[in-house]
Amino acid sequence: MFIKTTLTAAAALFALSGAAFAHATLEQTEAAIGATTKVTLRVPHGCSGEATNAVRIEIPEGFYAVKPMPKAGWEVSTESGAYETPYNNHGREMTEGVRAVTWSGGDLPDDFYDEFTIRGAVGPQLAAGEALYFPAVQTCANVTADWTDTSGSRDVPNPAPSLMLVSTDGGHGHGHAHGHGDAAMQADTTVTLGDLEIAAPFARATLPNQPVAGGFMTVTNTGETDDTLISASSAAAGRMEVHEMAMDGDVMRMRELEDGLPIPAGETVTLEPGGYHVMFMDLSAPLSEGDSAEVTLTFEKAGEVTVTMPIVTRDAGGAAHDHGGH
Ligand SMILES: [Cu+2]
Repeated sequence: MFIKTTLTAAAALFALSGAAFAHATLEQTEAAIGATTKVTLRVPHGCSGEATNAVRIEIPEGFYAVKPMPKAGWEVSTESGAYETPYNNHGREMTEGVRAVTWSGGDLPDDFYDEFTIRGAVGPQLAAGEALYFPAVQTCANVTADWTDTSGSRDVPNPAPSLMLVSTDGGHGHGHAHGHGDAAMQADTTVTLGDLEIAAPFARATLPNQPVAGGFMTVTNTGETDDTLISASSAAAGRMEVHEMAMDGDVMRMRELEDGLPIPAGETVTLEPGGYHVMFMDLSAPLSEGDSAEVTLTFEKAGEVTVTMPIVTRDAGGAAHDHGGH
C-alpha cells in the first residue's frame, strides 16, 4: 500500500512538472500590498500547435488603475467596469477602471515565446498571503488556450496565472502606506498618506509633572490640492491640539490653530520647536527619552494616519522653555 501510494504520487508529480513547464504564467511571483507593480504574462506556446493571434487578461478585483503596455504588431484594447471597492488614487476616488486587456491582430507562432505586460496598483484592502489571479486566454485561428482556473489547485490543466500578495516593509511604497508603527520605528520614518509625505516626526522628553509637550515633523504636499492638518490624538495624552508660536507684542506665545494648519499644494510645512507643533495636553505620564509616542494625525482631505514619534532629549532642536506658557 505504501509503495503504491508513493509511486502514484511520483507519477503525478512528474506529470505536473511537465505540464507546469508549458503553462502561461507571470514573470512576477509576488506583489506588495499598496504598491504599483508590473504584471507580465509569459506565453510559452500557441494553442495545440496553432499560432496565437490574441491574448486577453482579466484584471482581478483589488488590482486597480491598470494600464496596458502597447506592443508592436498588436492592437491593444481595454474593457472597463465598476470596482467593488472604490480606491483613493492621489486624492481622487476611483469607482471604475480597466477590468480586462486584450492584445489582438498579432501572430505569435507556436515555436516562439512572447510577453504581455500591464501595470496597476495592489489595493490596500487585500491581505498578505493571498494569491491574486489574472485569468488569461490565448486565441488562435481555430482553438483557444485557456488559463482560467482560479481554484488554486495544482492538479488542473489550466491554472490561471497568479502572484502572491506580500505586505510592504517600509511604508514608502507609492502612496498607500498606513503609517504602521513598526515601519515608522525604522531609521527612515517617512510615512505617505495620499499626496502627503510626513517625515522626521519626533517629540521632546518632559520633566516629571510637566503636563504638556510638543510634537514635530515635516509635512510635504506633493499633490495639486491644498490640505489642512485639523487634529491630532495620542494614547499618551488626554487630548492634543495643533499650535503655532507667534509674537504677541514682544512676547512669544503659542496659540491653538482653531482652523487647523494649512498644508498648501506643492509645499512643505515644518513643525519645529519655536514654530508650528502638535501639542500633547494632559499627559498621562512623562515622555521619556528613548521611548516613542504614537500620534494619529487627521487631515481634512487625506484622512488619518498614525506616525510614531521617537522621544528625544529636552535640549534637542531648540530651547526647553518653548512651552513655558502653559
Ligand atoms: Cu503648544
